[in-house]
Formats: sequence, C-alpha cells, structure tokens
Amino acid sequence: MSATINSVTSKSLGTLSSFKKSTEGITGITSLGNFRVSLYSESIFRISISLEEHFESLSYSVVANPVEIASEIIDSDSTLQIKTSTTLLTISKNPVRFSFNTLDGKVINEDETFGTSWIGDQVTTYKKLQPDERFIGLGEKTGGLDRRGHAFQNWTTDAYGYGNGTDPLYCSTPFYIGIHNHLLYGIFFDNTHKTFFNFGASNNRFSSFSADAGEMNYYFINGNSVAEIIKQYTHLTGRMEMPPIWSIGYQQCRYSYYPDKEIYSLAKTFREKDIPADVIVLDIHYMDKYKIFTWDSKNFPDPKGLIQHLRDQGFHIVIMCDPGIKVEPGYETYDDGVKKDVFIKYPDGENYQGQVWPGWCHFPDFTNPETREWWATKFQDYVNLGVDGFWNDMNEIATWGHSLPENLEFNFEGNKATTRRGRNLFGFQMARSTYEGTKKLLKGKRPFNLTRSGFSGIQRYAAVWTGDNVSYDEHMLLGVRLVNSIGLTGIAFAGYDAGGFVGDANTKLFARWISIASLSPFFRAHTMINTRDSEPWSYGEEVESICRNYIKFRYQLMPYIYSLFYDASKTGMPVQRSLAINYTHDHRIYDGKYYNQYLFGPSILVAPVESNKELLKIFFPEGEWYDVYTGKVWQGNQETVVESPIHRLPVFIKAGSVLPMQPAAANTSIKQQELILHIYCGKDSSEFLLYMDDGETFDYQNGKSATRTIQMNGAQNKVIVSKSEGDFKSSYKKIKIILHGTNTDSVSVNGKNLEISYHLHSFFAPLEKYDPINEPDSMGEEKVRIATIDYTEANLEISW
Ligand code: MIG
Repeated sequence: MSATINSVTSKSLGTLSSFKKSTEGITGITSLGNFRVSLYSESIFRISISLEEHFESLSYSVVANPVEIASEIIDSDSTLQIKTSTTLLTISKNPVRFSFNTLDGKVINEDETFGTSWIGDQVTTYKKLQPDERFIGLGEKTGGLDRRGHAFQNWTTDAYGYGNGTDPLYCSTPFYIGIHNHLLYGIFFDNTHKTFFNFGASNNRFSSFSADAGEMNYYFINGNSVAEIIKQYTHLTGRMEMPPIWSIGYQQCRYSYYPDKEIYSLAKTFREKDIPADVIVLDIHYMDKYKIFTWDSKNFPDPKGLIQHLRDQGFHIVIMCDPGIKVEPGYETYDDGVKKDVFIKYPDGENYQGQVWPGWCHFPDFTNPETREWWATKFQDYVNLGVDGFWNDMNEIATWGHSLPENLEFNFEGNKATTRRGRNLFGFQMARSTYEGTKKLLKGKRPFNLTRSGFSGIQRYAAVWTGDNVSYDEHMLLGVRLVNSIGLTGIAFAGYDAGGFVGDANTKLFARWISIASLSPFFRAHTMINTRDSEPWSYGEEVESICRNYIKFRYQLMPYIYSLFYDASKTGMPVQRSLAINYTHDHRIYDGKYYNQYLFGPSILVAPVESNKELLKIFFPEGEWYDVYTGKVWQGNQETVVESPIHRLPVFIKAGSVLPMQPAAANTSIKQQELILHIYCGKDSSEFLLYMDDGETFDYQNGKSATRTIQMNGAQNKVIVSKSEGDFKSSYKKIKIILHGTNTDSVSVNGKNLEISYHLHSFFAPLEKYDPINEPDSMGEEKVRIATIDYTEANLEISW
C-alpha cells in the first residue's frame, strides 16, 4: 500500500489494520502508512514509520544489529504492548501512537496527538512535552545547555565566523536526551536529509523531529543516567579507536606556516623555550596551488627531510586535506578521478563543478564505496614521507556561493540519492575514507584524523573541531559549550581553535584560551591567514609563562587523559563532560551562569571564564573540591565566588579521587620513569581505570595494553591500585605518592611504612615578570606529603 500525500494538510499515521511478528520485530499496517518496531537491546527500540511497504535498511551511522529479546507482546482491544526487562512500549491502535513507559507505568516519552505525520514529503514525529522537561545534546549546536524553547536544524554548513546563535554549523548529529521527573531517554533520528528539531519552540504542546523526506526512523533509548544513554547511543553508532597519544599533545597550527624554514624554526623555538608540543600542522599552503596530494616545491623542496627532522625533534605533522579536486587536465589526481569516474554528478551524468581554493573543482563522491577506496589509496605518497596526521576540511561541502545544488547525484552505496539525502554525509564519509585508507597504509600505526563536518557515527573515524570561531571572549566560552554538547553526542575527541581563528586575539584572551583548551580533548592553537602571530610566545613573556604552565600541566596529566580516551573507546563517555552527565537533576547546572562548567574526566572541575574577569561566580557540585593551586578545599553543593586572575583559571580537583600523572616532558613519546599518584584525601570514594599501551600502534587490540584500577576509599584513608592486567610493560621505574589534604605522618604500602617527606607543591612554575628586578609571582603552593616506591605491577594497598 502506498498513499499519496499532498502538502495542503498534515496527515498522520492512521489506525491499525493488522500486525505481525517477524524476526525483525513487529510490523504493522495502518490506514495510512506502515510501522516496524525492532529491538537493539532491552532498552533500545527502533521505530520505523513509512508510507511505503518496505523499510530502509541502509544506515551509515548504525553499526549495531537488531537482537532477539525475550520480549512479551500483549495484544488487547485498544493497544499493542511490547515489554522488555526495562521498558514497556504501548502502541495505541486507533490511531497508532507510541508511548514508552517504565515497567511501573510512568511515562518516559509519548507521542503527541499528531503522532507521526506528513506534510508533503516532510515527515515529523511529535512528542508530548512533559512537565519541566529539559533537552540536552544535538552535538555541535550553539545556545544553552538546556535546549528547551529552541529549535534547530541539521544541514552541514560552512559557518565561517559564526555567531552565538548561528544554526546550523558544520556537523549534524541528530541525537538528543530528554530529562523530566528523574526519568531520561535518548532519541536518535537516523535520517540524513535535512532534519529539524523543535524542543517546545513557539509552542507549549510538543517537542518534535522532522526530516525533509525519507522515513521516520528513530531509536528510542531508555536509560537511568546520561552516561548510560551515551553508552547505548555509541553502542548503536560506534566508538572511537585509541588515538595516537601524540595527537592529544599540544598542536600548533596556523593558516599557513610556510616556507619550510618557518617550520624548522617553530620546532626549534618550542624546544628552546621548553614548551611541550607534539604537532605542527600544515594548512593549505604546503600544496602546489591548493591541489590535494601535491607539494609546493618552492616552499617545501624537501618534505621528507622536513618531516624526518621534525620527527627527530619529537614532532608529528598533520596536513590539510581538501576534497575539491582542481579541474586541470594533466593533474594526476584529476585525470585519475575522471578515468575512474569517482566524482559527484549532475543528473545528466556530467561531473559537478564547484569553486573553492584551487579554482573550479570536482568532488569525490564519498558515498560510493569505489570512490572511498580510490581516495584511500591516494595517501600513499604522504605516508611514504612520514605523514601520519590528516585534517579533513571544507567537507560540508563548502564551495564559493554556499549553495550546493540539490539535484546532484550521490551513489549512496549503489542506491542513488540527491544532495538532499547525501549532503549531511559527505564529511562523515570523507573522514571515513581518509581514516580507513591511512590506517591501512600506516601498517599498524595509528593515524590521527580530524574533520570539520560529520554525522552521527563520525567518532569512529575522526576527531572534530568547531571550525572558524572568532577571537573574542564570548566565542571562547561558546566553544567550550559546543565541545560539552558534542561530547553528549558520542564524540569524545573534540576541540576548538585556541586563540580564535577569525581576527586577532589580545594577550589576555590568548592566555586564557590556552589555559582552558589545555583541559579540553583536542588541544590546538590555530589562526587565520593575515592575523597576528599566535604562538605561545607571541604575546609577551607573561603570556608565554602562562601558556607554558598550562601546556605542561596537560602533559603532566597525560596518564589520566590517555585513560579517559580509553574510557571513550570502551563506553563512548566523553573526555570533557558537561555537568549534565553527573548532576543531571540539579537545576543549577543549566543556569547560564554555570553552563560552561564541565568535568575534565571524573575528577577535574573546570570553570571557564572570560579573560578580563578576575572574579567568577561558580557552582560547586556536591562533594568537596580542592583548588588546584593552593589546595584550599571548597564545600560542594554551593554557589560561590572564586578568584580568576588571568594566570589562574578556576580548576578544582574532587576530594576522594586520585589523579595518575607524570612529570612534564617535551612531547608525549618520551619514555617516562615516574608515575605520580596525586591522592586528594576526603571522605568520598572513587574508582579510576588507569590505561597504558605503546601509544602508537594497534597492538593494544591484541592484548598489548595494561589496565589498573585505582580505588580510593576516602573514609578509610586507603587507595588500592590493582595489579597490572594485560601484556604491556610500562616504562615506569618509580611511583611517587603525593598526598593532598592530610596531616598524617605515616604512609604505608602493603603494610610497610614508607619514609615521607614534606613539600610545598605546585603543578605550575612561578610567573616570570617582564622586568627581572621583580620576583616571579607564585602560582600558589600547597603543603603535601610525598613518598616514593619502586614501580611494581603487583597489587598495591596505600594507606595513611
Ligand atoms: O576557506 O585551509 O576551517 O581552519 O585554516 C578556508 C584554510 C579553509 C577553513 C578551516 C580553517 C583553515 C582554512 N579553511
């Protein structure tokens, strides 16, 4: 059965005529349209609704399969119910509407009267707004943490210099979480057309999600916590692999560094100035006239020598990869692309041309598996030169004019689709092809891949950065919020251009931006062509010392941060965590005063603040919080004012936690001798999984890793570090135990008393002033107790 729908009125899914149970789940026929319910776990229900008799099976996002679950089906006069061990789905028969409930009958999420309906090709599902319902997520979207009262659309867009309210931006991730009455759920709308989300904007009846065309195809996720829902969502859409450890070090970028001399000198300056860094990024000017897979032979006569030299200094190179391929007979990539027929076409078969940096260009059709294969092999030359970092830009697709024709034809895995269905996927599939290709070519070494555009599932292939931000304070805070939200959408590896891309930063702004970004997942300074120099030393000595301090702090935290990435690879848990993850039901965290705050991993609270503010009102969640500079302990569950001078970003460590750290080093590949356990005493308990591997190969997938659980029992003054599991042997020779917030005079390990020493501790060096007659300014100090033991893989019980 198929129905014709016009756009004069809205028509909704009709009454149930029949249903049947199949291996796929339940399918039903209604007086207008068909539906199918399939289960992906006890708590994930996929709802497909179509005017056609068959349902779409292709998804670029979903990697999980439906499962057979011992669900009960209860057929009564007016309803059809499906019950799993966690969730009761009630489908009313006349008309067909869906309501998800807890087993004791509370409504988690239910259709509004309009249910699923169509206006022309546009399909919408309406959900009843629940009392005080909040909405979080949707990834790279501007606005507040709670999205109630606002509407958004997903249509990947080159949003150069976007503002505080611009929508859409570069990535489309149609997934959000609803919260009300201590209940929560996630909805992932797996439709790649332009989609629209309304969270009670201009209405007080419903939240809704619509697509310009295609099927209603959504996954309802029932979960007890935000973390659980993210875990389920990334069960569906996949998780990242471990990134190369160097990619989470500091990356220095600008549009563009050239000629090669400038890069030699950059690398040297980092080392001379004792500022850790792992990456120098080559933006478009390394290419010959912006042609991908070429080198500008004048400015880069010896790329191999350059890259080797950088490698010797402990630097990796990340290079810009643009999808636009210049139409120029004789240019190898162009000729080969035409021959292999890999480009996006007009309906009459002509290759589409759009204008970008190189001039008129064709664009590889990354929804074609053969094109992905073709693109993947093109990286051979780069890899031969020693390149292992790749940056996918302009993949929304961005072209001059910003109006990609909608009649272009995409291969869509052989199914054909127009721009309307293909555009949101372009960046995602470009990143996929780049990642899969370079991974293969690197023969066991991990590539780093960065993308501007993406769709749900992009976390499997690339880190995401938030594009062309602007050098001012509000934008800095907006970037923090974007990354918080991107994290809620299963993308753990994300960041923003520190210092701001468009325009010039000023001294304070640059210092603050680097401080905050040092505690973000992807840490890179970047700036636009023709802006002022923006390296850590470009803003005077004071800023240089501030940058050095925070960059070094990040390097000290590397064992902790790397373990957070491991968590992301296992559970989808973001590295930078919106407070909505741990404190979901505390209304204060949604307040505009506090919604930029986040947890960096489980134990570090970061309160981002404008560069010119010396005082900040912050919200301390429950528990107790140590000031990272002075060790002063703040009581949680309160709103209070803290100091935020330019050299001291408000950062706090949760009492009752342990931070695994190490000494700062010039780069991440230096073999470390000493694991430092910072124990923050307090009555709370915690558990942290320390993860180690070689940082650069995929051997960890075959057991060559080491995990150790660090269990803190605050009330009993005890930390247990479990014996090392797995085949990887770390380079550590010593473990230094640093106790914060205790006056104890005795520390023991496995019952044996240790010698302790008393120190004034700081993670940060005193700030040099521009005039040497002044004493350097202390960053703050804290009395700690220190004891050192030999490194051992055996179980350790530390008590004090
Ligand atoms: O039209 O490669 O967002 O980071 O420096 C600009 C040059 C193209 C946009 C990216 C930006 C990059 C720039 N690119």
